[in-house]
Amino acid sequence: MDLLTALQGGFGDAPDALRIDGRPLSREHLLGAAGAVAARAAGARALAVLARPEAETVVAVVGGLLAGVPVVPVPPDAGPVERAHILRDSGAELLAGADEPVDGVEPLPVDLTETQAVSLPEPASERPAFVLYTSGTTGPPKGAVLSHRAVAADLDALAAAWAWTPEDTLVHGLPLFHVHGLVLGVLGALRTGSRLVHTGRPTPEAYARAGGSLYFGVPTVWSRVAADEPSARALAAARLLVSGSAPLPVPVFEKLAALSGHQPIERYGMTETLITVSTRADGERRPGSVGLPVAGVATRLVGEDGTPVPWDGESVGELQVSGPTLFDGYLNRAEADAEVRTSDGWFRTGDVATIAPDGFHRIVGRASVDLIKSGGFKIGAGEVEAALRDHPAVADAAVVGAPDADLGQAVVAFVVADGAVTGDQLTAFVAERLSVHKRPRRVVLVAELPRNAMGKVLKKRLLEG
Ligand code: MCA
Ligand code: AMP
Repeated sequence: MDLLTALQGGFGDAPDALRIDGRPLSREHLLGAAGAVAARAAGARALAVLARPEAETVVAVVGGLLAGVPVVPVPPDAGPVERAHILRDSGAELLAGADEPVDGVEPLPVDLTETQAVSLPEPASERPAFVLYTSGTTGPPKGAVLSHRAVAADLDALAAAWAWTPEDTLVHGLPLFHVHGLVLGVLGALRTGSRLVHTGRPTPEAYARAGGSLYFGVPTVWSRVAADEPSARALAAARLLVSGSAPLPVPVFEKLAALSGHQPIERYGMTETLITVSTRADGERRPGSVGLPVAGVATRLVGEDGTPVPWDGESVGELQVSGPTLFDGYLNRAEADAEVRTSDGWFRTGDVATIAPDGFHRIVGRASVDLIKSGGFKIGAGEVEAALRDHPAVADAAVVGAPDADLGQAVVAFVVADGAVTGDQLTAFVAERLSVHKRPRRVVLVAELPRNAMGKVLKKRLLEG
């Protein structure tokens, strides 16, 4: 397939070209097992995949791509409300990884012992490869439609920036339902021809044991590695450590560099744009900076009044991006789509940044307090607030991202409750509805929420208090 060039042969193979949570898989075996999935999925409107960190997930995803059917990864821990939304909104007709129908969607069994050679027509490059669900400030997650072409353009740009080749062994243990772990972390290996070790969970010990050359992690992972000296030192044998999905704190950058001998690469992106800015394997790695736009991507900084912001390394503006890696839009959400695009076709990231005279980008924060990044997961405050308000005892709720040394931000809920409900009960209530990482880490029961004259909750005041 055009997207997954390493599956076309010519890159060599090995019985463990891929190792997912301890299970070895050759590329030939992957292609055969994915062929069996593709034969069943061909013609479906969309293929949802319960994206557990295991080989079956990779087989199902590749099967969907081979068949030219949009793949919709579903977080395996998604509660019934979130899962039903993703299945319904995406129009998925099949669910790989399920044993029985879920919300009326038929299960598609994935069996690694079953292989089939299929000759399906090559999906056109503008066809959707994925519909990836991502949180907004309010409402349920929106499905971002990403084409084969956008994914290929991004992976090629990253391969160039990071000198990523078939000689590499990529190691990570990130979830397989987001851009970071799935698009970069699996398809990247299947396009560049590098080997892949998925560690199941991204623990420092597993990273140290894996003996790879190229490592991916979110800042929480790197912070845990840096705090585990023997594991950090073991990474000295690697070639490149890459951080992304949230800001990498400068002390973590420095500690990692001191212990492993590698200054980490930091890169920036979004589900909607894929990875657009990065430092380079052959360039400066400046702590606190995400570097330069990758090949084909252009960026600009825009002030609140819509005028360009100077590249002086200090003036802040909204970061806007354009280029071949952008998504095609939000599924079934024309209005949301219009909000994130400018009249001249640029994408509004909602991130606030500076650009230095030499072009280096620094992400300063998000324009909205209602988008929380916890452990690299994006969480919309509104979605968690709505889940809390579904509880009969809850009269009102406000959710914020409080600074947290391990997670970057931690989800904290301020709740006005009528009855005798405890914080733990409310946390469990949210976990039953949404993915587990959306659970509040802390619930603070309050008599009322601070509001301004317009009735809007003063979240900054909640954070200060
Ligand atoms: C978690 N636990 C809790 C709560 N939250 N218990 C009670 N109340 C809570 N609120 C439990 C967990 O279930 C777990 O239990 C234990 O506490 C430890 O949880 P945690 O601290 O969350 O650690 P973790 O489970 O190890 O998670 C940290 C993590 C994870 C591994 C860094 O956050 C992660 O995988 N992040 C990656 C996110 C990611 O890939 N984002 C990419 C988005 P137990 O041990 O029993 O299970 S794509 C993107 O952003 C763009 C495109 C980009 O730029 O990449
Ligand atoms: P997601 O919707 O999960 O794709 O998250 C995208 C968001 O993650 C961006 O809009 C940024 O706020 C944040 N992000 C990703 N990479 C970085 C980074 N290197 N530094 C700071 N923020 C980042």
